[in-house]
Amino acid sequence: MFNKILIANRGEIALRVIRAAREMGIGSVAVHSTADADAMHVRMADEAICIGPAPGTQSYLNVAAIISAAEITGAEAIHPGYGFLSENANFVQALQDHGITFIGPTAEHIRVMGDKITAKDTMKKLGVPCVPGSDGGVPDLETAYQVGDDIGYPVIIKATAGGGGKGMKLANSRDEMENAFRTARSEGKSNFGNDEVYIEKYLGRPRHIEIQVFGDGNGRAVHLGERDCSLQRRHQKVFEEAPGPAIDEATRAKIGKVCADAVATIDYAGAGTVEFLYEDGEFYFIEMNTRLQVEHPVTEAIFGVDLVREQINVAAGLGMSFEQDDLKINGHAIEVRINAEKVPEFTPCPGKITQYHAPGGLGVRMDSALYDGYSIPPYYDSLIGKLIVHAPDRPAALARLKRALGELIVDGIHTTTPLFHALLEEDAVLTGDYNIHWLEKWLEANT
Ligand code: MV4
Repeated sequence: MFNKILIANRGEIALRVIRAAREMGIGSVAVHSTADADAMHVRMADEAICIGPAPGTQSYLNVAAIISAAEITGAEAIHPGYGFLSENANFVQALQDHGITFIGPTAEHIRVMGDKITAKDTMKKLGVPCVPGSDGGVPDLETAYQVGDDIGYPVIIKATAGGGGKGMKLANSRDEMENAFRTARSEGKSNFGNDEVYIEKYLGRPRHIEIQVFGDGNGRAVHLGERDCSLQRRHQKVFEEAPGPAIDEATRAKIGKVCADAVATIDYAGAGTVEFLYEDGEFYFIEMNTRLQVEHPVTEAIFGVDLVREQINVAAGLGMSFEQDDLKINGHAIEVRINAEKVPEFTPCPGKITQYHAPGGLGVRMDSALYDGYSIPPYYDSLIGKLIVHAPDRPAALARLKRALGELIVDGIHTTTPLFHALLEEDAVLTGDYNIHWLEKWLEANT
């Protein structure tokens, strides 16, 4: 096992990793920008090192500075958290060249899944159900028309390097193809330096269901069920739950096994998420994320596992602590993202926290790096906390969420908390009858 690991991240996820390390008897090194000198992850780690100025590009994305920090402190491994360098294959390669272990999958797996065309091609060959569409990339408009005529409209044109909805264009009919095709291409080029695109049948009202997988890097892998992340705005998730209200045990077992077998076949190491659209009882693979996700705690809650501990164990060559048959679901968990944003506009709202009080009690977990008097810097993501509740069933989890939200105090700034109070009054949320468009429609009708 490692003696010391470095956490190449900030905020609540840095604390999350430091906590796992400490319970395992592993020392922790925080890295921070000049803007984060007083941040909680710096205080909570065993050691801390400044790696650059406030902008992420000069600090948390500064590969040379992070490798230097690991070498200076003698950290043997690096956990990337989510965002920043967590899905950067070049970073993983650089660590390998310096003899530092990356706590996550190989550079090759990150590369394959980072390109959506190769990801889809790989998963399709491994037996994972995909959205009908083009066979790989679509090189020209003529081919795009052929695909459209073949699969039928509406279709969606996606940049292979895309993500977060960028470089994604809808064509409702043949007339709209030329414009959608050219726009998706140019957005791919300008946003990601890659103009390659592919085409899929457009699904009109799917849910976003993602399967948590975990591999030992040596031909064994398990699944830890699904999360339903359909409640989102502009590709930012706000509310996530496990198990998914629309998924029964047989459905979970079937798609879970398909995903676990697929990642086992490629010797995938560590935590991964296989993302699907789910409509009319069918799963359609869209992407795979090769990192620990923001919403991982809902899975941890219902399975009673520590995913970060497992990641560290696998990276150290000790394997996973569970097999598929050990993994049983207990109850229901919901996470809401507390962002420093003013609703309904969702404008970022950094500033000084004059008072902070975290909710507590049975089945309540608050993952946050906030403290009284903390000043939220304007340079980074607006996520300032995740409130996760766990209860025996979904109605009890909803009641617990409402109770816990009532205890949360974040004074001095605006947060997304009022949104959740309002959502908990909505029938669709209470019954779980929502899809990926529900929240945006609701916001339009109610604000
Ligand atoms: C789709 C789709 C409908 N049909 N693909 C959006 C981001 C990217 N990860 C995939 N996305 C979508 N792909 C087909 N064939 C609708 C979306 C989509 C979406 C997906 C998941 C969660 C929220 C979403 C919001 C709008 C559109």
